[in-house]
Amino acid sequence: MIELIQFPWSPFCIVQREILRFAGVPFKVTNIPPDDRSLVWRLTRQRYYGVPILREGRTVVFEVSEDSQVEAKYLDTKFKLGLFPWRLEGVQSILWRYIENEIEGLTFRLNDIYWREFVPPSQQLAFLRHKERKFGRGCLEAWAAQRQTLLGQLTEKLLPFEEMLLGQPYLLDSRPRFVDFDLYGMLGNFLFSGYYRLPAAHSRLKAWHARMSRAQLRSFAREEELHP
Ligand SMILES: N[C@@H](CCC(=O)N[C@@H](CS)C(=O)NCC(=O)O)C(=O)O
Repeated sequence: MIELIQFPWSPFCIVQREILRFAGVPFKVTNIPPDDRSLVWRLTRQRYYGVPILREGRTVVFEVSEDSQVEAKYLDTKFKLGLFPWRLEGVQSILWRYIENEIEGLTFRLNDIYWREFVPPSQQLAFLRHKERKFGRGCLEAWAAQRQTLLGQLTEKLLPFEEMLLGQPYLLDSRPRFVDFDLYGMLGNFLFSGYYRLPAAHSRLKAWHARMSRAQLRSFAREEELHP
């Protein structure tokens, strides 16, 4: 059985979890504390300390660069999910960079504002130190003070996705492709604290989000492009 090693609020972990859920296969989730990456370090033979990683028997799958999608492509090939058709590869590559940088830069800050509520007390020191070393002293308080501004920026940056949904049920097509899961993962992180809703202005995005929550591979016909 495939094992997903993760922590629950991580946007990138939610992407893989949702792809596995969509595939309709049994999988196991192992949560690790964000301040103890020893399991990841050991399984990747000292080559990676990030999450998520996937394990299946003796195979361990992890990302090789900031913009690689090794894990999603592994699941896509294994379960013939149709997430990466060649005709969409270029546009998806541009979009996932926007999603993982522009969108994620806002969503993780908005979620991190509530860090004391979702990071277990024993891990809070390491969490705070990790954030402040990366983003500067007082960053979490600063993001809390900027909450409304960040929310406004997120609404603005989500507008292109609302527009993409004008004529189709998923971002690029009539079925979910990788970028649908990628955006869903970033928004899953944004919604994790329970303090936010998706922007009311983006009604199509809200309907898409509900559709994505229920989407199952078995509801979509196999495509010839899955077997080029
Ligand atoms: N591009 C990677 C990004 C993964 C990532 O940034 N993971 C974060 C957690 S959300 C992490 O483990 N960063 C390393 C660290 O926190 O030390 C992916 O798609 O998996």
